[in-house]
Amino acid sequence: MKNIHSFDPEVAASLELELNRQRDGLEMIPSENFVSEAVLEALGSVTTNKYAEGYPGKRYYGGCEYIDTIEQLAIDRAKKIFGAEHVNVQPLSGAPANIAAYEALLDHGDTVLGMDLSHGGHLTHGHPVTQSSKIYNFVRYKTNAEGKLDLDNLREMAIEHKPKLILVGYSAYSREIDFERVQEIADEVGAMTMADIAHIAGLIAAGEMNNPVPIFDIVTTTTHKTLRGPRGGMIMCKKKHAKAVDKAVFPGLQGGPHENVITAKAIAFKEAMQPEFKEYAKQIKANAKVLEVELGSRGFKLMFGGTDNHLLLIDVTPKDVTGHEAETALDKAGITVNKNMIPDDPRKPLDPSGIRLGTPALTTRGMKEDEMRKVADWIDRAISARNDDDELSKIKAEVEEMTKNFPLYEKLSYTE
Ligand code: DSN
Repeated sequence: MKNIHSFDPEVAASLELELNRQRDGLEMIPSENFVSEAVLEALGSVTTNKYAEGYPGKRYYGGCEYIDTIEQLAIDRAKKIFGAEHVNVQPLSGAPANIAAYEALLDHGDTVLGMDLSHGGHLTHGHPVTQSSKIYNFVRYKTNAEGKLDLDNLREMAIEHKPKLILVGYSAYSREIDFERVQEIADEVGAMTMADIAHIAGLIAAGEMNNPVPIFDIVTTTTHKTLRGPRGGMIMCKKKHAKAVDKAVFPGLQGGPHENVITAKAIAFKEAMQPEFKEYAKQIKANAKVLEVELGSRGFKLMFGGTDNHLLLIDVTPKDVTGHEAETALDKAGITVNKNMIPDDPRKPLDPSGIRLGTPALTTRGMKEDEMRKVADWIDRAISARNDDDELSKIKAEVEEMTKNFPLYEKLSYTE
């Protein structure tokens, strides 16, 4: 990266520090991952220069012939991976994809059933702080006392509230979802169905979790979490919603699509079609299971009773620590997680009762069951030693030593 270095050493220095932070630590935020070098190259490719408002074959700008080929490749690959009738690869990220999906399917004032944030839902699923919650009537359901998605309760609420849309798919929920049953409930009350698979798209692509795409009206996702592509979004839907979805994304909400990101999406989708990606997804789940067992046996309280996917939501208060304190201690030990609300959390979002952690990024680095056992031990030690900076530094050194065995972007440097 000679050009960044020679023109802007200030930015280069920070990029190098960030690169080393990613290399030396354990990245356990479940929505993060490390893209391939091919995806990184695509993000810095010449397609960033091109305006291409419209869609392949129907653009408002000249010179789009090669952009069309790339965007169509991304669309066709996503269709094949997920069994989608129609795909729009232009959403800039998950939140805009969800807003476009609402705009495509709903009239203002329509009722949507979506899951409460603290029970694993997402802000864009109707949280009162969002603009969507002011436009549509979101009614929010919760997990049951055992911490599971309660489809009997969802059915009762659907019968009571007669929603136009039922929304499932979550950001902090660690269990499988029975999409067929959700569709049956929706059919019974005449609702449409939407799934937000942002977190689990990679696991679905690999056939490691249930796939709502062939069943539901509309499915939104990000492309940068378990799917391991560039930071971006995507909408998949039935053909009957195709026009409305495309209109909602452009010109409804967005202008020129970020074609460098779409180039990177095309490449990431090709990667997701390789046999190695299936192995990767299996290992993500196997690694999460090891953490479930190891952290559970060390007295951590796992929400939803454990995990079927890539993440764990943990109530850390039985360890006499808050989510914020646990996150800070783990940061000092070189382990990055995020503090998170637990269902009906009595505490506040900036200092909640829980932490959320996951295995996609560590699995990309090649870590397996043996490493997960070490990671669980470090997490436990760091939280117990939260007031002992010497012990936290000692753990950080052990973490750094281990990460050296799992190189990341080996030839990349922003300062040479
Ligand atoms: N911020 C994402 C996550 O961490 O799950 C969701 O938007």
